[in-house]
Amino acid sequence: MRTAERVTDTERHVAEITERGYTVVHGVLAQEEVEEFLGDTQRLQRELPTVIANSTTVVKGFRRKGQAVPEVVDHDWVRIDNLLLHGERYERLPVHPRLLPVVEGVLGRDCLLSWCMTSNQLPGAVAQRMHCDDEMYPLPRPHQPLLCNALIALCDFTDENGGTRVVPGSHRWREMPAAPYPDGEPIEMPAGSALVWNGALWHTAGANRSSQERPALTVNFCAGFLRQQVNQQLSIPRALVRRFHPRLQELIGYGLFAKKMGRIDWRPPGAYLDSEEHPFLEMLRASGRLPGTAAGE
Ligand SMILES: O=C(O)CCC(=O)C(=O)O
Repeated sequence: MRTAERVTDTERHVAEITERGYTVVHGVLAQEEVEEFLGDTQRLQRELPTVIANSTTVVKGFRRKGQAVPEVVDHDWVRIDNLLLHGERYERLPVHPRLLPVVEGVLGRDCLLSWCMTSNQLPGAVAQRMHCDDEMYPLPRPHQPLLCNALIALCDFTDENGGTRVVPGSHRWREMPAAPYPDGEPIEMPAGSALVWNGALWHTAGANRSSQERPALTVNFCAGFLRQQVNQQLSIPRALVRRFHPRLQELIGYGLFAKKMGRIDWRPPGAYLDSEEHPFLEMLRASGRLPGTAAGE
């Protein structure tokens, strides 16, 4: 009975995304989980160094050796990049049983996790530019869904605190967002709910006119034949990926698209997760056929 309800629920959300370009999935995180994520992302926000700072956004991550300390300017957003590096709790998000089936219903099962970060809009922040997330793809519009993004609210989203504004149906338009921009409709949803949208939908974060931060988690996916926005294979150490759930390993790029794209020696990259070296190169090295090496080196 429960499974049947879930399937119906997933289908309803996918149908809403097809029709309007977005859906709201309620109760993705329970209140205790909202508090857990809020507490941990606030800690990370305090403890991690700033790696990028500009007039809109401060990004917290890992500063490279020798990287200049950015001067923190007045800004509207704080984001923590690459959440999968920050502990097991974040590994639950891309494979969430209420979210992933919806994303798969839009993009297909071979979809990829494109990026996973926080999005904390500060009090007084101005509205973003109205945009769609797939603007960078040089394809005529409308086109099949390329991106499907989920934003999980870590506070109640309201019109006043900058709840995301969407332009229903715009994912089917031929035009890219351009001025004069429509206002869009605010998505008001309780903490723990997720807004999930087709990356072609025109949307924006509204202005935060409240005195409180508007924290959220963003879990963004792309079709499996596209390049991910964050290179997940190089940015997450293999030692960490080995403990990930197999589905999460696939989602970050250790699987294949259509059984062939992304392969290594006709196998999925995940087949190499247990070795530090590429077995083929090892074999060449051992036989002395790797240029510049001798057998047994
Ligand atoms: O935070 C929001 O409400 C939307 C964020 C967004 O669209 C973006 O950062 O591209």
